[in-house]
Amino acid sequence: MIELYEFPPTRSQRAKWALEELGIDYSSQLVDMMAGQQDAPAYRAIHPLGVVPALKTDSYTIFESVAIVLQLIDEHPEAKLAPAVGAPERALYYQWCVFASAELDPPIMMYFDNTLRPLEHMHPPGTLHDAGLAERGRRDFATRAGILADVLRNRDYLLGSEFSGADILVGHSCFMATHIGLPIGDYPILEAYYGRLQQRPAYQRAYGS
Ligand SMILES: N[C@@H](CCC(=O)N[C@@H](CS)C(=O)NCC(=O)O)C(=O)O
Repeated sequence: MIELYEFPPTRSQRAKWALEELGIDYSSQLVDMMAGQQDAPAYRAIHPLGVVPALKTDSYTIFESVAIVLQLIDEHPEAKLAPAVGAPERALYYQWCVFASAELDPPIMMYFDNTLRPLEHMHPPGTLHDAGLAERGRRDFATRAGILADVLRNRDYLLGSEFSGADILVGHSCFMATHIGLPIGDYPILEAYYGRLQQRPAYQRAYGS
């Protein structure tokens, strides 16, 4: 049985959304971050950083939300959530998948860490919110949201007319931004795209909406 280590609503929802899109049977293992379960030695053996998500299967245990989504999608080519390896379309797929993790997550987390993150959960302990860093996160996210809106001007999904794993990864960033008060309403095209993603039953199962 596949086990997803999660603490909703966090980047674990990316993995959950992929599991739901693919119709994979899995069990959810809650890692209660508020109760400190991420520091239990048994969980640290699964994820040495003590963050979520992590995924345990009969064959492997991995962490990193993007890696989990990519691996699950590759294991289920029949679902057609990714262009074939080596196909020209795969280039843009890689680009947007990495963009989610490398370009969208950092400013979103910088904003969260410096606004909403409870002070008792700051890293390292004793760190305070920094209004300048919050503003930088807001500004950097806005730049990237504008780039996404431009790309989506003439297409329903990042790769064109077909939904793919890139939309799961970037779509989660849209969720997270909205959830923490970085509204995407200034970018109606991006907002409409996120609205399309939210209509998906698998999204609704993963995010409990
Ligand atoms: N790059 C990692 C980041 C994982 C991560 O930082 N997860 C956050 C939730 S979104 C977490 O568990 N944070 C706990 C904490 O910082 O205390 C991934 O994408 O899986």
